[in-house]
Amino acid sequence: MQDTSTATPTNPVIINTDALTQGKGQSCHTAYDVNRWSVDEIVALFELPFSDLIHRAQTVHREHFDPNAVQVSTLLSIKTGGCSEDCGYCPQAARYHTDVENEPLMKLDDVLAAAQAAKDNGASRFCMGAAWRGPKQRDLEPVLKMISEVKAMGLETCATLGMLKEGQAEQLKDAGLDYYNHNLDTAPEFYGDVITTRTYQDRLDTLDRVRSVDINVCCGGIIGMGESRNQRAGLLAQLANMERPPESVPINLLTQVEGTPLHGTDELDPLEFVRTIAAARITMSQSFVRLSAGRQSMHEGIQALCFIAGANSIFYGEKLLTTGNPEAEADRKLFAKLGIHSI
Ligand code: SAM
Ligand code: DTB
Ligand code: SF4
Repeated sequence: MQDTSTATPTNPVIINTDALTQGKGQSCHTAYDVNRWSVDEIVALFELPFSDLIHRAQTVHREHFDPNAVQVSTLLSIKTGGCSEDCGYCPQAARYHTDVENEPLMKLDDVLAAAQAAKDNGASRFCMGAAWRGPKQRDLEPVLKMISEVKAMGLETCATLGMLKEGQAEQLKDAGLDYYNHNLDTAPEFYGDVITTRTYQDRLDTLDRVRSVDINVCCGGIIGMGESRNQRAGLLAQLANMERPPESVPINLLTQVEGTPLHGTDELDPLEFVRTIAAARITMSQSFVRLSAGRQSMHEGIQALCFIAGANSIFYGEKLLTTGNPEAEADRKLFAKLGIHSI
């Protein structure tokens, strides 16, 4: 059993000095000073008795957020399927035989109609996703137009288009992009078991490009891909120890899709997923933690535990990119039952 006493209490503006004196952390003296978390310290959080972990996460949550407010984003797949990459979880990779049909980039008017519907349903952010390794310049131009028009409707804008090349983040910023989603997906040492067509460093480079133009970073990963608890902690350490942690941290539960290599992976214990949310909340006290993919198959009780553990963002609307999400009506009822209001 791990010694849980190594898990330090969090204060986001105080450097974890224990880690520094032991040479485990790195100093960061910017306005974004944050705790440096070792993987062992995060594993120690996972190993706390469940009630202690949830209490601690809820305490941190209340220091920084209204505990009954949940941010609501709606996703739209603006370019579906036919992707060149080999992400082992993804139904949109061309090389896997799934039910996803390839579709060209959506037309501007159709995207705007979907954004209006999302706004009318109470979403505050509209996220546009494309099944690309990264956008070519001729792909990016119509997306820039979508971003500026969605922004003009009074919605926050988010895009997830894959890896960005030099200069592309600047163009997205100029178009009015508020958030860019690009996930690390898992711990560095498990990454190669899931994806081989791009490296961990490629992902970090894209995240740097996004940061350097002052677009908010949305970055998280997928839980339940057969990774160990140590690797779940490893993913959180990568995120929490960024010079500036992501403003938004989507924690996805793997949605297993027939035809993908990860279909058939042993199902994760739902309480381990809740523990991951709690550890994300404690280690990234000022970030929005999004209870992301996987809600459709998740009992309401587990979702409620995730909110208590500090999740304060969801995707709302019947579809994620290609897979299902709870019906909007079911989410409205759940929020009413829990006394949650959307922001
Ligand atoms: N193609 C772009 C990229 O990979 O960055 C953007 C879209 S991609 C579908 C966005 C993220 O969705 C992935 O990084 C992954 O974390 C998540 N995702 C994809 N398929 C998933 C699945 N089956 N279950 C859970 N999360 C998934
Ligand atoms: C994220 O972390 N999760 C969302 C969003 N970012 C783009 C995507 C989940 C996709 C689930 C599988 C699908 O619907 O295709
Ligand atoms: Fe392509 Fe993104 Fe799916 Fe990977 S996750 S196969 S890059 S759409």
